[in-house]
Amino acid sequence: MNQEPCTELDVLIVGAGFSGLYQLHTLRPLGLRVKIFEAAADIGGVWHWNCYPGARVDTSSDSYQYSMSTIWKDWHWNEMFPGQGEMQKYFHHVDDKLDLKKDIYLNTRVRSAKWQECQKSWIVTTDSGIVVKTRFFVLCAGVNTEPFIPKIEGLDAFKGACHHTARWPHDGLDLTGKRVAVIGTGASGVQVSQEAAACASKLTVFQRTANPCLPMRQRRINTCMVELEKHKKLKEELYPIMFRRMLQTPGGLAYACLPQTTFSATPEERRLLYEQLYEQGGVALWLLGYSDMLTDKAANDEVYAFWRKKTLARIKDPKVGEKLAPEKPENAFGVKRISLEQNFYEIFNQDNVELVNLKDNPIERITESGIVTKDGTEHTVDVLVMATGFDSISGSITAIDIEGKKGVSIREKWSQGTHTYLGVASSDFPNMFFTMGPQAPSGLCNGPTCAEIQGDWLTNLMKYAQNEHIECIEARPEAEEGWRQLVLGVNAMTLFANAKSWYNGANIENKPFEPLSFIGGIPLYMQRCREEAENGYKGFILS
Ligand code: NA7
Repeated sequence: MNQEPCTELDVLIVGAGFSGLYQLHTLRPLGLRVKIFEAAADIGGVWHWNCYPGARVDTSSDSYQYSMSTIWKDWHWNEMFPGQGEMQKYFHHVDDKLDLKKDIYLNTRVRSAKWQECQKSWIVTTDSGIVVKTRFFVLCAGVNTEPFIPKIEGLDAFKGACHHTARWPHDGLDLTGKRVAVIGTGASGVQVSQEAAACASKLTVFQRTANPCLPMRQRRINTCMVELEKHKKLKEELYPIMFRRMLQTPGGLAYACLPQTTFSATPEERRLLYEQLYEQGGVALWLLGYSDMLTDKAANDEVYAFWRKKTLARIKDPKVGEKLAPEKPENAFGVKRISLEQNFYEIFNQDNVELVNLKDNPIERITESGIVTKDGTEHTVDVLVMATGFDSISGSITAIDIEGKKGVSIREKWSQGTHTYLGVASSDFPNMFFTMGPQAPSGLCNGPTCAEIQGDWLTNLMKYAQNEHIECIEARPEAEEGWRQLVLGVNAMTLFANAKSWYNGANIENKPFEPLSFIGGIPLYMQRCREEAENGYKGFILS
């Protein structure tokens, strides 16, 4: 970790997750003074913070990594869907290869940033007392970084252990024999519930909205030496092809949906395909099926009906089944992030596990010893797990007091609707950039792919600025208005438009309901970014 005093920089990067580390690595050859400020005690971003029991990647490990051969050629994944511990080891391997930590200030949370027009620089303050002047301010602060804890009466009075999943104690918290409550059934709630069900004396899962989960079909990857050697050889041949392919698919993954539409197939063909995708596991049923699944409600209903039948067959009590896989779901299938599960539905067949459906029986208050629901029941618990999600995508930026040109904060600017150009910059905030932020492919793209695409693009922009002696880069208001219209327009053509999901900011009170990601897909996003560069960055005021 860097301990050198630091007062003046060319580029300050916020965050040492996938995007921040990549940004640092690609900017280094430009000879600029670049540092990362990271709030956590280690690198890895979400893979540092999310250390709750069962925390696991739900994208297959071959895609969920950097495409640089210096990194992957001597890295071996043990599992198809690695747990948090393996992800941490991966980030340490990345650091060993790229020697990044010497330019990273850990335990350094950025609190504020103020644009200084006369100096064409940002003054950035941190909670560790460092104040730095920097020409460029690059936020790589993450998609799901800012924990959201709902205001529930009495929450502060609870005397047991209470933790948000992304603020789980790093020295661990043993759930064995404990009475555990989990509020929330997104990816984190599902994962922690599976672990708790196996060891807690009682687990109560509080579900507000049923959120379809697909079987992960976890598997270990070639553990014996002979297999490892074979795997290594295959990797060297296939990885370069796979990483190229990932730039050609909408979600930045190595696969995409079929060209056919749902009703061009016969019912038998549809059934066969759905069965194959379900057996394949992971996100297959969500992303590899017919092309109209996320745009046509009738097509979407077909997949949901298939998934529901499969899921109901796994749950013994039909009443519980109806809550977990309702006949009339609140959202279309897959417009809210699909979670992957290993035995999530079976845990509700266990005697020690109870589901409380908050739509029928909401939480009234929290007491010293548990949760009281509307029906008057007090669910006594020792450990309360808040798996309640995040102020996603824009939240990690608006959490910082960032004041731009006219004394207006980014929080105020975006409070009535997010405005960015290409999801990398916002007018009135010169020399400030962000990756994996709002209106980029962020929420609907494989993280490392998005980090690399945006990271390369920003590095090229800075190289251009260096060569052309440009001091100041600011998005043009008309360019960002055009981009906003594209983001809204593409979203409106899909079933995502009405999704009650963090994708649309729907989980945070008073957050505008709008698409927070560009969902036009990676190829179109890359094309627009490429055109912008080829046209001499006309969407920006360069001075
Ligand atoms: P998510 O997916 O946003 O899930 C949050 C969960 O918390 C979800 O089930 C919410 O129900 C629930 N929630 C939120 N507020 C409340 C209140 N007030 N009462 C009850 N339940 C509530 O977050 P995760 O951490 O699971 O996953 C985030 C991403 O990380 C995930 O998408 C992957 O990309 C990895 P709701 O559905 O809103 O009714």
